[in-house]
Amino acid sequence: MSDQEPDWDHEGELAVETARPKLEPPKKYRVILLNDDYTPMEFVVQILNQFFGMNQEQATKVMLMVHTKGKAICGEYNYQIAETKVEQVNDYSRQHQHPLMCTMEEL
Ligand code: TYC
Repeated sequence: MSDQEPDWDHEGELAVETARPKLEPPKKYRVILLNDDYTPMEFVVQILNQFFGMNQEQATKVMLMVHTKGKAICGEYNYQIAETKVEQVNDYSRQHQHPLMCTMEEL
């Protein structure tokens, strides 16, 4: 601290602190795929490729994870995007007469 700068002189700093708005970080959601006994493996791989942008290798890994563990995470998104993915996957699966279930949960 110098002679020209006494420690009680925090004018600018204080002004900035009081003006800072309280912004909560946006909540994130996991989109999850659930296992079932009927949906073909190739269809699940196609879903992961088409709706979650995974390549063949990634998609196959995630599909096998769901198949063996019961569920797996497909991705993390904000609420609106997660909700849209869930809707798109479930609609597409029903259109193709498969019982595949996609859900979401808050992180
Ligand atoms: N268990 C399915 C089968 O044996 C394959 C499958 C994988 C189904 C992942 C759903 O989310 C799923 N054909």
